[in-house]
Amino acid sequence: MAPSKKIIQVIFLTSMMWFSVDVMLLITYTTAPEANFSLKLPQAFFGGDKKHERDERGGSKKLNVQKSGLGEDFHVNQERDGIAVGDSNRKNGVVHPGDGIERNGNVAHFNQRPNFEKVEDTNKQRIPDGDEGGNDGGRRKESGDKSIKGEVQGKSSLSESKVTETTGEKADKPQQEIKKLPAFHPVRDLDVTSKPHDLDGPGEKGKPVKTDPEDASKVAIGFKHASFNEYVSDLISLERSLPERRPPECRIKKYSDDLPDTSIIICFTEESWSTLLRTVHSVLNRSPPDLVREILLVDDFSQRDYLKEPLDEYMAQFPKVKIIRLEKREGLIRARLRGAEVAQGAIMTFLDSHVECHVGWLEPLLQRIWEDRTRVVCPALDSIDATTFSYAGSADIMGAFEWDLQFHWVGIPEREQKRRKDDSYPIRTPTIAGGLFSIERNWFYELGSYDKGMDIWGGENIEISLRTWMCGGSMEILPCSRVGHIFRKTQPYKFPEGNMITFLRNTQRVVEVWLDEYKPIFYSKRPELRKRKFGDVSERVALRERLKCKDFKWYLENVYPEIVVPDIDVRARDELRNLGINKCADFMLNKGPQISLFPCHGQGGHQSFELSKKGHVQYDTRCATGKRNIPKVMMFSCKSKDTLTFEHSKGGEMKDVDSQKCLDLSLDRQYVILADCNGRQTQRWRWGAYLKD
Ligand code: LR7
Ligand code: MN
Repeated sequence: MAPSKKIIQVIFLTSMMWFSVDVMLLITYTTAPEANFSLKLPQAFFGGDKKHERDERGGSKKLNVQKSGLGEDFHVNQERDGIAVGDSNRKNGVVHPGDGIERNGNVAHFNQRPNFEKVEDTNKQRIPDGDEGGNDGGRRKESGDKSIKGEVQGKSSLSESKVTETTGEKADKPQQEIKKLPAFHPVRDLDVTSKPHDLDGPGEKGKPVKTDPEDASKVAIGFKHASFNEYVSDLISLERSLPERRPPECRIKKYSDDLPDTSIIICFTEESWSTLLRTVHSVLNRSPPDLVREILLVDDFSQRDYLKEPLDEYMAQFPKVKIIRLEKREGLIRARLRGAEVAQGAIMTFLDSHVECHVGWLEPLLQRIWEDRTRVVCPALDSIDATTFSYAGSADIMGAFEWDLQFHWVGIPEREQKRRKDDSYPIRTPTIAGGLFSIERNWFYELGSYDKGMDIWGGENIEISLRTWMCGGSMEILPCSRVGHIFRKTQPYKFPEGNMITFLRNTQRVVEVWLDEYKPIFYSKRPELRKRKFGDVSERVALRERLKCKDFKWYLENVYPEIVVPDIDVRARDELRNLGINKCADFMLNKGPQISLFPCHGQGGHQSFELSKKGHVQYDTRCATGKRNIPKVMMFSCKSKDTLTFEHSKGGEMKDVDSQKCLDLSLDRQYVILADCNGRQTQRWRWGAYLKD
């Protein structure tokens, strides 16, 4: 971009902060046709900087256009002090009552259209073709067209509609078409509330709520009930304001006028009243109503009274909200399947029951699926603190796992950072956290929905991740779509069989169906599971065959190359028992890298090692290493040049090929060391299992 153009652009962007997005886009695109997406916009771009505050757009505008079914006015909140806002009809920066504002059921909303006339031509010019457009106007792949189109029939489609004008000439003359609306618009930042935001109220703008010491007992009761600070949650408005957390570049992205609609599916069991309602309000207030077909609340057999009639009565005011009651406790996996059965939207969007959707959260999700129906997309998860309910933006991260197959977050690897042109770009993620994602409804079923054999909680997130990638789809986290989630350490509901057993059983089903020759790595972590029943997985195995899915090796190499794969070619495994003192080698990372000796417990875990065919003693991705001047044997990366290579025969010595020393015990018999070989009993070792070649 020529320097002069860049300067013009920056001047406009900073001085016209919050001026109509349409106008801004026009300026951006006409002055810089090849807009530089990596341009870092000032921090204040989303309204954080007081200097740029626009006085004509105060905290909240009361709209005198229409009464809600509840007999009260609704309000479109406008930005101030860096909160995310319902920034809707941007015509010269003010909301125009009557300009497409309508009520759909009882949900107040705008039938909102950006000021198309101004951006029409530049739009066309700007839209790139590829699928890596990151919502900056990516075109839809033809492959995606069919299925979604089938789903949205009967829905008005802006791009097909034409603005016509009666000419006043003969009545039989066809109306003259004067303009065709362009097919893309900037994100619709709605935040329609029943009352104006009280910006000084508790928790507003996502600020933390502090409690007085005298409320300690109420706080404790709330925590017991909800595993988060329910007392504080109850103090906060159900329609509270949230801080702006999207990367600035999200502003210049465009969304199709033809986006398919979505059913929102929220399963819950024993959820707190205020968090459940806040979840629903945040969806209703901050989603373009034409894109939300329905909100399905699936009650997984909650026993709390307030979740029965009182919930029915409350939700009766929202025609889009339907409550499905399960007749027995099913767990979140089968509960979601029940929601999916009745869902009518072209896309399904699953949410946990204690979230808050950020302004503008929905269109980015739908857009990416509209462009390519095989994408499974997640909002970036912001964090709602379980104690103070403060809303904090999260860093850019992606989903991963280690060999215990538990989901966890990791930083974005360099290969992925390089691929992304700026912070707003989708993050391709090996796994999803599981609770919050959108998927095209037909694609969900084509891919095999969920494994019905999984109970209550856990494992389904890794399962759908492996399945999606291996069977032809992809997964992304979209930083322009954000939803806050209350992260808590325990669950308030019961696991009929205990949480560990349930989680492990579900996970074992994943391992058995998807892990191929890598299964032993999982079982070496959990030898006790080798004999445990996990139910019948034949249907899932058949599904994998039917879909002709790629193998797990492909997934590891192409989707998650960061995971360190231990050598799967092993000759002995499980415990490593010292025959001199009849204790087992034991490695606990948090106690240091050395190998200690403890009574053998046969439970695997810290006492589960492997002897690879190469002669390495492995634990996960660590190997026994030794240094000449330190007798203690330590577990370090298998890539270390000090990795030891052992010769061993059953029940005999473990001799390092290089130094010709043998595994032995320290004088105090606490640690494993390398010592000169002497044939004594403490140099004799036996592995739990020796495998045939
Ligand atoms: O038996 C149950 N029936 C239910 O309906 C158990 C749970 N549920 C509901 C529950 O009320 C909640 O709405 O299911 C939802 C998830 O349960 P949580 O909130 O107790 O679980 P979580 O947030 O700790 O769990 C994460 O991992 C789960 C694995 O099974 C699910 O995939 C959750 O949806 C998932 N949550 C998220 O991805 C949000 C981000 C958390 C992270 C990381
Ligand atoms: Mn949750």
